[in-house]
Amino acid sequence: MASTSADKKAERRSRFEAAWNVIRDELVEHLKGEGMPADAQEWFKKNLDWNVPGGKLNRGMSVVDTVEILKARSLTEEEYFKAAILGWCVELLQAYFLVADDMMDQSITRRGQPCWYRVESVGNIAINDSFMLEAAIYWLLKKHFRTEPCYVDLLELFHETTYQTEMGQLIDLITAPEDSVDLSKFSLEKHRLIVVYKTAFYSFYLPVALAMYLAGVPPSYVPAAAPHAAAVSPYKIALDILLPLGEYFQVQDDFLDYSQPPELLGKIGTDIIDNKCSWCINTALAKVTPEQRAVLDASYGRKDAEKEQQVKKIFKEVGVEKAYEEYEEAVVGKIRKMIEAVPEGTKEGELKRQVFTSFLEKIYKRSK
Ligand code: GPP
Ligand code: MG
Ligand code: MG
Ligand code: MG
Repeated sequence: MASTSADKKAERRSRFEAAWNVIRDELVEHLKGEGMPADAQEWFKKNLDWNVPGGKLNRGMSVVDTVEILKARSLTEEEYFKAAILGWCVELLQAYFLVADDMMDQSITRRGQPCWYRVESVGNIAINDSFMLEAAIYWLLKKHFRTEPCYVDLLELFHETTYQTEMGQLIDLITAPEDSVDLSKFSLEKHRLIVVYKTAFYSFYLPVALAMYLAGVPPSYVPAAAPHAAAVSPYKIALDILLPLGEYFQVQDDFLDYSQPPELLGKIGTDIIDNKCSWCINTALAKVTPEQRAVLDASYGRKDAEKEQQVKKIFKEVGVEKAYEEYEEAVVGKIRKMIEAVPEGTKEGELKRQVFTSFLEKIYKRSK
């Protein structure tokens, strides 16, 4: 029977998930080796399995995909596993962020299940659990990459990206105080800064840059196909495309938070109630009449389901949905142009356009 692209996708995912079982067991085994009691081992295992593998896995799997594209061939078992470890490290980083973010945002569900801190008997222990998810990254990197030439690059990249995301989270939170709503503090520029820092670096640049380090892409090279051309800086090229791509991704996240029913989204949107400087409120603010603005001032960021509905009604009236569709077409057109301008690599260790197009296709018009 011919295998369809849906089969291939499922196969890719299950191969990646199989690597998780090995990695999770290594992590739990390590706790055992440290003499941790059985209940601590079980707790850690539950923390890992509840928070790490249940999402779309786009970030993690894109490390593997990118290494394959850069090497232009299928990977050996050993190469695959190395790339998969880095992919799961990105998923661990994301899990660390989300466990903490759900506490800060007082969210209820994530990936169709209760947020970890809301699970029976977890509560504030989730803070320590989030730290352990982060620490697991560095334990895995040391175990599997300590003797690789790219080890320091990997470490620095994880550390820097974490710091950038924390800066983004900081401005996300202080722009959305719980007790004082002031919509005049919001702007699309502020929104851009928040989303680039809180999402784009870790979700888009990190997986690709990890794959580039692993595949041995050097900091700069003269393209083999154009030996008289100037040298290119592949990490800079990647950053310049992946930050706008990540910004687009978070605009989708904001739009879906407002528009998508929880059954389809897997989480209950909290942006309006949480007073978030989201793309939707900024877009609406640019379009409202004074009367509508007064409703937003009185209803946005209040812990009140009735007022949340008022805000959604205004979003609908001013055409946030149409603005989103227009934004999506415009930004995707712009990103495609940037990708076309990438000097196409012709040998191993050079950047390829497909690194970016495969990413873009994964998120274009997504609904969750
Ligand atoms: C998610 O944004 C934010 C992050 C993943 C960064 C968290 C950073 C920390 C340092 C904890 P969001 O709140 O819009 O996501 P969601 O809608 O999924 O809750
Ligand atoms: Mg948040
Ligand atoms: Mg959140
Ligand atoms: Mg969100």
